[in-house]
Amino acid sequence: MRFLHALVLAATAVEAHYTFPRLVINGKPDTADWTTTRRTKNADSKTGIENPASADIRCYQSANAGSVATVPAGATIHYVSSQQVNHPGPTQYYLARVPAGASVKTWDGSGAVWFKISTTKPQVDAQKQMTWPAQNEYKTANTTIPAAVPAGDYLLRVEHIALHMAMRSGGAQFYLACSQITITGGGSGSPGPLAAFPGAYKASDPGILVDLSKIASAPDSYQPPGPAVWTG
Ligand SMILES: [Cu+2]
Repeated sequence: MRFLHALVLAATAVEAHYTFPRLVINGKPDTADWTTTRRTKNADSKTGIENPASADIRCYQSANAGSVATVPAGATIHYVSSQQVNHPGPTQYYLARVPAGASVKTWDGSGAVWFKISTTKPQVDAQKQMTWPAQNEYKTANTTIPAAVPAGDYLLRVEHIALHMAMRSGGAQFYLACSQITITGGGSGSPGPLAAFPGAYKASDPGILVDLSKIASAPDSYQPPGPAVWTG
């Protein structure tokens, strides 16, 4: 009996966790995992991060990537997920411009350099059933690279925050990855506000320590953590 229970728990853990190893640009995915996206420490375990103040909250990386993706400003992007993104919670995307003199293949993304380009909110149906964009899909929610973002080299950070256990402190799980990209085209916007990882999130933020059953009656009241979205 105990053995069976352990098996069930193990199976649940495996199906419940995920990584984002391939970037998809205008419908075209990377040809292999971890080519333009930096391999994450959970590539095998699929385990999420539970401490939003840890150093891993930035890119969770175990290695830089070998290649750089070309992304036209205005492109629609998402990530392939290694497993179904079955947990409820928002998907957020951030960009950080690589400083002059640094290389997108090695820069670590430190400092107040990250701006948010999108987030998602839940929907609730007549039965009070809550769903989030791309929940239960084998991909993350789509986003658009703002047309006004200046051309250049950037780190692109994708994040899915699993909130199924977020009613206790340290219960939210962060699944994320960073890709090395060159944005082409682009505009003359001044992206901001800028935030640092770690630093942008606290365990007590209302979008991280949150009882989703209370959000179900007012889905717009969900407050995603981090800076405001820069819309371009
Ligand atoms: Cu899980």
